[in-house]
Amino acid sequence: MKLSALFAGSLFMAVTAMSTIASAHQIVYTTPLDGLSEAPPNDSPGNGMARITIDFDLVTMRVEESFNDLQGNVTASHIHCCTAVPGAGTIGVATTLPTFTDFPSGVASGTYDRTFDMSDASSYNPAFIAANGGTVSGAFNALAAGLDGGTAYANIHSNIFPAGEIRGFLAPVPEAEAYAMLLAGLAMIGMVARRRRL
Ligand SMILES: [Cu+2]
Repeated sequence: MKLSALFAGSLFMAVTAMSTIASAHQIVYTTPLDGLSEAPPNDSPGNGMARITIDFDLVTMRVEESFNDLQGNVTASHIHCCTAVPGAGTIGVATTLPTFTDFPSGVASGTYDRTFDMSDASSYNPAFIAANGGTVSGAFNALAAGLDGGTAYANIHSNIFPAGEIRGFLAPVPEAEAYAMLLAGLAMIGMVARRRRL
């Protein structure tokens, strides 16, 4: 393949990806998970990551979590919302009870990736819907506001720490960072193109 064609194709893909991000109306929220962030804090060696992607057009929530080295074995994981103060305190569960559907259970390490239909009442704790106008749209808006405001946290419970072994308050990933990641990808494509020329 000619380099010019390869580059034009790569550029087209990158530009398409950028316009997709700009128009898709998705917001990504992330947090590290650890025992120090629990309330009360604990000395678990466990650690993890949570990444939540809300698509406001599709009304979906993609939940990606990974966790390692828990002292106990997982009993449940969900998102709690919305605490009175950003980044602090405890509050009830907003999402599916007793745990995210098919979340790894009885293990100390694992990964999870599932997309929930947030227009479906079964994606919420019924009490969270009741506390937010009694409607799914009220619950969705409250959860989105909590994620934006830093009052929603991902929590992984275990048999050793029933109240939560590792957690973290979710924070939006700035759109500028998402663009920077795409640009870094574009630069990498350029490097591959240069290498192929040799
Ligand atoms: Cu919980």
